[in-house]
Amino acid sequence: MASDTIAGDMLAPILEVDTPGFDTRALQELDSAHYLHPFTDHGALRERGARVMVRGDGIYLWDSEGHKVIDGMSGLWCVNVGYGRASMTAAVARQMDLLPFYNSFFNTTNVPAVMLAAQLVELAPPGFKHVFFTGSGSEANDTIIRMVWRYWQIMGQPQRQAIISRRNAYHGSTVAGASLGGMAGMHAQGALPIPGIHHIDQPSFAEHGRGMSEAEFGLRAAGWLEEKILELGPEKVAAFIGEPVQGAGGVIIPPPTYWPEIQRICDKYGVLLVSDEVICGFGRLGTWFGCQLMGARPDLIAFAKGVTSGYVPLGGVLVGARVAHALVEKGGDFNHGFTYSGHPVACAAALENLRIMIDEGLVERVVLETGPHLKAAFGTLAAHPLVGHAESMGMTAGLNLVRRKGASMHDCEAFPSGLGVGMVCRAHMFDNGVIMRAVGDRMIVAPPLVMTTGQIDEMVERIRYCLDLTLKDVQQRGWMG
Ligand code: PXG
Repeated sequence: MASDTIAGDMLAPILEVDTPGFDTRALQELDSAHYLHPFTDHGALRERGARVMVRGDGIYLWDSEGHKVIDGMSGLWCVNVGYGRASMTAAVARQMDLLPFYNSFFNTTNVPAVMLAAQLVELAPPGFKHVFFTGSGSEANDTIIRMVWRYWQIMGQPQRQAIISRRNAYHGSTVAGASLGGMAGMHAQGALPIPGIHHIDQPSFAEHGRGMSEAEFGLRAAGWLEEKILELGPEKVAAFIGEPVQGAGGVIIPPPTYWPEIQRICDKYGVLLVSDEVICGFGRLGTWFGCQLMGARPDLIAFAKGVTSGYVPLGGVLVGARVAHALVEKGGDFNHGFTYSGHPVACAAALENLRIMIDEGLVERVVLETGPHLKAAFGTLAAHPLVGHAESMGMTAGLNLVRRKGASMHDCEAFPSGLGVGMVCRAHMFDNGVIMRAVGDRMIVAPPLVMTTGQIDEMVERIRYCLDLTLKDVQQRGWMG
């Protein structure tokens, strides 16, 4: 049912406009003249002008014109503790006063990096006793490729170089990250993936599961890994990498049978298992790391984003016993590292962020309160005439915009590709006080973990209202067929 019962005045408060005193036009002109944005068509951006974000508090953001919006995407899957945390500011300022920077090369270390490494090991699954710090998730995955290759070299099997990933995975934007990722649009822009990276299809039940139960499909999709290992020759395969739930690919939640079967296959062929937890780590799914929920025991874990709630850039790799033993006990020098590995200010921010998460029980709240509430509330959107199916896990959720609903998710009629219904929907969302991310015609959220159940309801009602606007809009455009 379309929700034409929603009263306009119920939505009014969020569109409050104050006068923060920014010259939006001037900022947009400077932006368009000088600032190259990530993943952006700059011609199109120049036409519209960028939205200038100026302030955040809790789950809300304000732009330079005073519009207040619910940040349904936690910045970019990272602001888990919400905006405006004074204790984060204090922790960072304290560390800046004391020691803003020192490197960790040449037999030196610093206090926040040591303390954070110890804290992360405590939160990590059993068997993880070591951490390597980077500045981002992409650098974490670059580091993982180098560690995996070095591991097999130390183990006397240097021919094990193939790394298997998945179509529609996102592992970053550096040459290695984009190669590991399975984004066709990234590969198409030049000489990617680099040699040695191979892709199997994603475990999307909606895309591939017709005629199967979810459980059967999970086993089938994991079987693609075994087929690829056998095709390449098991003695040449170094590692498999996957996100527990694919984030940027559109919140693709694999069936429960998938990850345990992936684990079995990796064990069978001695292949290292890598869990990219840049999005799923730090409570997003209701566990400190997503692999703990999925029933996988990875050898390496990539993290970033939620480790500092995005307040300061930081990423890293948790190194499990198998690889750590080779690197630490046998490997000698590992010729790899960044100026900002173990940056004291970033590590101080992470320590405070983790303190907040622990003290406020944010991960437990996802399991007991916010995750179930989001599932129930977001699930009601499946009844909307424009929504084919909607699913969620922990504090992330996605829905598919479809032209015609069907008896099951496999019987829905999608919009013709290229119409850009998702982008139309995203614009209505932003203009009406909620940020959702469009991945093609799939709309996704990953709100701050501090979002209350009342705020979840507020977000979902706003989404429903914007789905109504989108429906009217696509009808007027004649896109409903
Ligand atoms: N791995 C995963 C699983 C990610 O989601 C990265 C690695 C790379 O992290 P850095 O810090 O290098 O960006 C990511 C990043 C989107 C979007 O549109 C998602 C990410 C980045 C940019 C956009 O959903 N995830």
